[in-house]
Amino acid sequence: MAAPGENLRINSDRLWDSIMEMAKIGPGVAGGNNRQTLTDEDGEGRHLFQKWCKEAGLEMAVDQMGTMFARREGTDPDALPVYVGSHLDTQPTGGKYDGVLGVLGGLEIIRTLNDLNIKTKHPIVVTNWTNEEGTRYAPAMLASGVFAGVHDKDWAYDRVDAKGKRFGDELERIGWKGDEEVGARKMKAFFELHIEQGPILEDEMIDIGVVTHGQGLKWLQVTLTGKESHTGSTPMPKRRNAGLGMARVTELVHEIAMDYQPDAVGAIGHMEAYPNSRNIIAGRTVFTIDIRSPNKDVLDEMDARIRDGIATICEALDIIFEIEQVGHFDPVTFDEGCVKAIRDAAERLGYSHRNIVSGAGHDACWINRVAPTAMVMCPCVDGLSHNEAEEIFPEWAAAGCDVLFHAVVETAVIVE
Ligand code: HGY
Ligand code: MN
Ligand code: MN
Repeated sequence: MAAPGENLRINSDRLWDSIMEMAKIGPGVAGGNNRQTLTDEDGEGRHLFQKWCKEAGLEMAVDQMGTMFARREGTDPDALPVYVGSHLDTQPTGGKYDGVLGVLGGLEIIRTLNDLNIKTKHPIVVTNWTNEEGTRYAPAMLASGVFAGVHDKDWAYDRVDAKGKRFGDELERIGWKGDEEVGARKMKAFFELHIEQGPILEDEMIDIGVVTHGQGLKWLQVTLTGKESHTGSTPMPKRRNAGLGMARVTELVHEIAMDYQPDAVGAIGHMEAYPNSRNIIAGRTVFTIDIRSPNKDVLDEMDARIRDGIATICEALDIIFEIEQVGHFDPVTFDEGCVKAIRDAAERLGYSHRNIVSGAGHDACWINRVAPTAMVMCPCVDGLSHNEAEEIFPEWAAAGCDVLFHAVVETAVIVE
């Protein structure tokens, strides 16, 4: 049987149809998705994925964090499997492709191998990692982090959402708490296909992003406590305004990120003001600072400057602050061998390609600690993501999945 070469391509229509089918589950309000982790919608999406895996002859296993592993047997069942996947959970105003393309792209590889009756030496395992987004339960990439030994499983179970619901209880409630020990699996390699979620590939009209690195991230959850009082009758000098504190910290984060251009980024996406009444000075605000950089020293410097700045702002406003780091990973360098397999595949298939650093975090960033790992990226329209208007073209999805296919089967070794 032909080794990976010109004629091995996935079925683009089938991949696209599956993505559109999955998009019907947990619809958003503007054409995207709201399929947040461990909600009933997440459970429904998991069942659909499980059904498709069964139809493709895969054997499903679920670990204690709810991560799904769908295995296609190899001719050597003792050979370390090649893993391929991403996540099915979405942001509250997410798109149809973030994560989903990587999981269903992995499934499409299996479907194509079945169609062509191709066998590989190493088993291939399609993976859906629980809670990649980290929006309902911080931090992001929670299950892959437990798998990689970065987070403790019981600590993860105790994470609570805005309504005080525990991760472990919700996982049990939707019926996806498996009994397999987390992290016991050994991998030959892990590959993840993902949309870029930024503008570079589309702007440069390039088909494939060969992801060599992932930038580092820190999430600092800040609680500012001032004093609730009347917005009309409290003289300005007597106010202890936590809302003003949050506004000044928002500006501070932006200014500090701008000091480290062109690579650093910083923003505050999560903001809560209490009691959130029109005529009460906000006595408490809770918000999360998201800073990122490909350079660890820059990330640490930004972190330190922000903490100093918060102390100065709070002293001037007579409010108190607490800072909890609720997410963190250092910049990641992906495995050279896996990166080469992706670059060679793009070359062989005639797709334009370029090296790229991932701006977003991905499960691959954690799995890179325990197995040779790399990522493939495809463009997305206007570089837009974490927005219901997120869009790609079928051709972009197919090109990314073709490259993923070749990298995976080359690593899994076709035997007949
Ligand atoms: O935040 C991230 O980078 C990822 O989308 N969870
Ligand atoms: Mn993602
Ligand atoms: Mn995302």
